[in-house]
Amino acid sequence: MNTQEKLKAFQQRIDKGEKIEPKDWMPERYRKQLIRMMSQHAHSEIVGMLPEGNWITRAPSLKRKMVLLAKVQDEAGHGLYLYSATETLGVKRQNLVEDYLYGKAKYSSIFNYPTLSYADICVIGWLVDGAAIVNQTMLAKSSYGPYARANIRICKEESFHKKQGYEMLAKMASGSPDQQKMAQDAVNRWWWPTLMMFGPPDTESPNSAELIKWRVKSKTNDELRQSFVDRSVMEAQAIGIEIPDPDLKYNEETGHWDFGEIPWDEFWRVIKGDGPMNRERLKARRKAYEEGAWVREAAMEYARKKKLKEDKAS
Ligand code: BYC
Repeated sequence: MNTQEKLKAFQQRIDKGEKIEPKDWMPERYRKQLIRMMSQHAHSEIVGMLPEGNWITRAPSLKRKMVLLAKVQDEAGHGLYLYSATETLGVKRQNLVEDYLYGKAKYSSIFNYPTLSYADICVIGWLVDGAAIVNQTMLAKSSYGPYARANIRICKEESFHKKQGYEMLAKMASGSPDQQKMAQDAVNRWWWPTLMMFGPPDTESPNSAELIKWRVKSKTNDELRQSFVDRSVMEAQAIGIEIPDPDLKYNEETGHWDFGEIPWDEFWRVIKGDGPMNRERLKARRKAYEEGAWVREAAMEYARKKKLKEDKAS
């Protein structure tokens, strides 16, 4: 088959809903798009450990400490599944990691905001993990097999994360006036950045059309954002939390909640490296990577020696 025929056969497989597996033929551009998106997702999971990890020692009880520790550990696991899945596309994890630590690879904008009080931990669980579920439930049906399978497992864990965040927030929102204030203040600060997680509006999303054609994504950024807003409004109402948007209004015609203008200038600033915590996040990750070099070297050496021994024995 020439390239044109291969492209046609590839698109037909996608249109039929077949999964593309690592050894199958794929257009170079499909491979590149997946590496970009999947590695960005992996970096996000790893950087995402920092804002919550910051509160492990200060969680208000042993139970809350254990839950938060387990959640942060889950995020590390998600990063690892995703790096492994990305490696099936013929790239090395070390290069991917160094691309974001010392280069230009992106990670989710949301992790460049500070966690100022314990209520932020509740809100990250409810809103940030909630937004991630909306996005990743779609990605669990992605055309690339390893990415779809990684997301199925991630979504199961995220669903637990969201429930624990919502439960904690509900408790705080029905607590003392100070606790209620803390809960509302955290929602006020995280609401708009969470809406930005879904990416720029469809009219300014250069990658969406191609990703949708190849069924990596099956919904646009705006469609997912709307679906998230619709769910969150009901969840907020149920626990007496107010969404900080004076333009939020139910639209009888569309059956959706209309919402106000997202501060897109802030989004572009954050993804270009100028958010409230961009520098600190990268500094912390670089420090961990550099100080952990001996662990990676020791692990590689152990694996090398083990293989030598096995080869000798066989
Ligand atoms: N932040 O053409 P577009 C988690 C970039 S972590 C930063 O619409 P696309 C969790 C985009 O990369 C889960 N950059 O792109 C962890 C592109 O730039 P490049 C995080 C963003 O790919 C710990 C440009 O803007 N989830 O759950 O069609 C604790 C134009 O955008 C962002 C994922 O990573 C952003 N928010 O759509 C708790 C999901 N948005 O690369 C929770 C995987 C856009 O061309 N990724 N950009 O230079 C995706 O679903 C999609 O890549 C996006 C963007 C929706 C993010």
